[in-house]
Amino acid sequence: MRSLRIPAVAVLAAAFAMAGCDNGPNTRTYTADLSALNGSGASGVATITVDNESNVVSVSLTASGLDDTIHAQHVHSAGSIISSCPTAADDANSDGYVDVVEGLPKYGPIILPLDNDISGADANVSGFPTGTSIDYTTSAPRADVADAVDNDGFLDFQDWAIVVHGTTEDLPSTVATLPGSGLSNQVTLPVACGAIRFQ
Ligand SMILES: [Cu+2]
Repeated sequence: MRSLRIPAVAVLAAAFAMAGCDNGPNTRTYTADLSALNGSGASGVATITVDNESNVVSVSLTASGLDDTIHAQHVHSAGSIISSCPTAADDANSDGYVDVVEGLPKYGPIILPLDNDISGADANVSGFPTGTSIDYTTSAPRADVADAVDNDGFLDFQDWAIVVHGTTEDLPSTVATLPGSGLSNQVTLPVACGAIRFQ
């Protein structure tokens, strides 16, 4: 029996050691500098903090230079590749706009809507900011956000991207919207984007 107990203790010790490694600093801070897309003139900054002591995730996003309309905003993840912001070179149909679909290869699908409830991945359209500037703050329990992004409980925003959408500009019909969303291409057009970096 002794030969069985020793490995069990060793496994337990290893488990504690791994837990220690995962803790890291008490607070991890990520930022994204938001730059204009599609000539919007918008700019801003987002900060995400993951407090591993209080187990709270907080997000702030300020932006200005936007059109006076609703601004859906999300964390996007391109999965195994590093999310980045599209450029004019991603205007696949050369209509002068990088629409929400043309940007997908760079920033990836929506992983977390930055609405009034980031404890879930469902978008509350009425919870998105509106107007020419954004002054957004929210927070939620760390475990809920980790569940929402479906990342096996591990929460690391590094290498994801934040995209802000929404214009009042008249757009040609060649500008695509999100298929099946029922939203206009004005609502979904990307107008600001920033890659998320760990500080
Ligand atoms: Cu988005």
